[in-house]
Formats: sequence, C-alpha cells, structure tokens
Amino acid sequence: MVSKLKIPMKQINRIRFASYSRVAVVDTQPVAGNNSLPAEVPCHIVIDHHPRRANLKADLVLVSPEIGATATILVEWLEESQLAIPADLATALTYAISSETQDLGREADKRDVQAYLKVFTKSSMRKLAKIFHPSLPRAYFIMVAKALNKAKSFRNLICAHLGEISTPEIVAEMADFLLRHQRIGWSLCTGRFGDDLIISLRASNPKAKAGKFVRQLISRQIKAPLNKVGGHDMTAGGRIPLKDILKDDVVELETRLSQDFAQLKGYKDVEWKPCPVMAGTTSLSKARNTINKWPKWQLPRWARSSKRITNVTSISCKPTRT
Ligand SMILES: [Mn+2]
Repeated sequence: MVSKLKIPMKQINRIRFASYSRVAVVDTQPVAGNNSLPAEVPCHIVIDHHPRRANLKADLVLVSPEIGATATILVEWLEESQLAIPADLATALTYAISSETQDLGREADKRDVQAYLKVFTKSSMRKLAKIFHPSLPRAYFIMVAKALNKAKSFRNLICAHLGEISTPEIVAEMADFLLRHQRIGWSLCTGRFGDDLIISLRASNPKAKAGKFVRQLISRQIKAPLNKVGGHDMTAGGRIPLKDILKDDVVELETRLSQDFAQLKGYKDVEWKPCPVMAGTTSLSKARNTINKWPKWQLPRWARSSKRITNVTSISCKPTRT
C-alpha cells in the first residue's frame, strides 16, 4: 500500500518532534505501549478504537471502542467536515477498514459498513486490487513454510513459534492464517524480533475476549507491568522483552506459553501434536536443501550473509528494524 499509493513515511527515530506543532496517534494511545512514540513527546490528538486508557490525556480524543476499524472514525470526520476525499486516500481507508475487520466479518459495526461503502466508491479499483493481492517477497513464503512446519495443535487450539522473524507483522498474519484450520477456535503465534518476543492471539468466537486472555497468558510469564499487551474480542497481542533472557531460555518460554495457553483454556494433560497434514507434507530437511539451492539474490536480505543454512528451524538472522 505504501508504494502503490506513494505514502511518504519516515522512521520514528528520524523525526524531530520539536519542529511540529501537533502530534497525532492513530489506532493506538500514547500510554498503551503498542507504539513507538517516545514517552516524553506530548501527544495532542488521539484517534483509536481500543478501550480508552484511564490515564489518557490529549487535546482531542476520538475513541470509539465499539467500532471495528479506526479508519471508520476518520471517514466519519472527513464526511462531517465536508472535505473532499481524493482517490488515493479513499483507497487507503477502504483497505484499512477491510483488512482490520477481515472484509467486515470480524468485530465490524454498522458504522464500519457505512464508512466502507462511502470510501469504496471513491477508491481506485486498480490500486485497491494491487494492494489486496500484492506480490510477496521470498521471505514471506519462508515464513509460511515455517509456520506450517512448526504448527502444533491440541483439541481446538493451534500454535506456532516462528523463531527469528524478519518483520513483526508476520506473527499476526500467521495467527490469522492458522485460525482458518477447520475445527480450530484459538490460534497463538510468536516470533522473535529484535529484543522482543512478539505474541499474537486470534479467536474465532466474537465473544472470546482475546484481549483479556492474552493479558492473563503473558502475566504468567513476566512480573513487570503489562504495558505492551492489549487487544479486542477476537484479536490480541503483546510483547515480552527478551533482553535479559538466554537463547535456550527463550525456547523454554515459548514452550511454557503453549502449555499455559492450553491450561488457561481449561485443558489438563496437554499434549501438543504436529498438525498431521502439515507434518506429512513438508520435511525440514527438504526445506533446508531447497533454501541452500536458491541463488543468493533470491534470499531475503537477512539470510544472504549466512554461508549455508544448516538448520531451518533456527536461521540465524539479525533483522534490521524498519
Ligand atoms: Mn485497530
């Protein structure tokens, strides 16, 4: 979307906040912890659909927890102000509402549908189609293979610990993907990125209270206050800092997460099993050989430097923050 719509973006660490008179955050809140806004930077405008945090203070606060996508609030305010919505902006807003509500099927409100219809007709259909069906980098397919290889299920639960990942979003994407397995009601995915273990939880039941559940799950693992944890009914996520944890202990932490995930769901004698279909169709040694045969330019940037990949389960990569 960023390239198709030529959206000018800047890394947060390259922004000099002092040279701007107003700072706004969207789809998050300054005190929430799921954003990179430095704590000392004053925030003037908050537009969000997560439950309002108790200590939230800003000049303008537009928080509507009942709607499915934050973009809906923006569409409503654009309409209200009678400002024209250019095609590229309409395209971005259409995609935002659609992707966050899984095509208006997940936690979507009437207001989301109305907002969607308004911006959909103003969108560029050609660009929208390209955004919905983008060409994907090789790294994406490696992650899909990894998710399938690592997926384990128990009763109606599925989980996959992806290990080192190249982009943090892949964790949520794979959690969505695994939830589509028949008879599965809950999916849990983790990935190691920088100094964090990124956790994503998905539920198929609209009343699942996934946000509450993920807090419970993570608070069992760490004692520190849960700043970087939150979510909605069907989607939730969080981060566990790995700075002071040894590599072997990270594996242990991942195993414990799976165990607690099932236990908190009320299961005893938990026995995670590789999903039979997935375990039968892909072998790790095959994946390893395939990756080693790829020409270097086809490998994702983070995998290029390593001479030979001997163990797909632990591709050593130092992801760069983007
Ligand atoms: Mn959101």
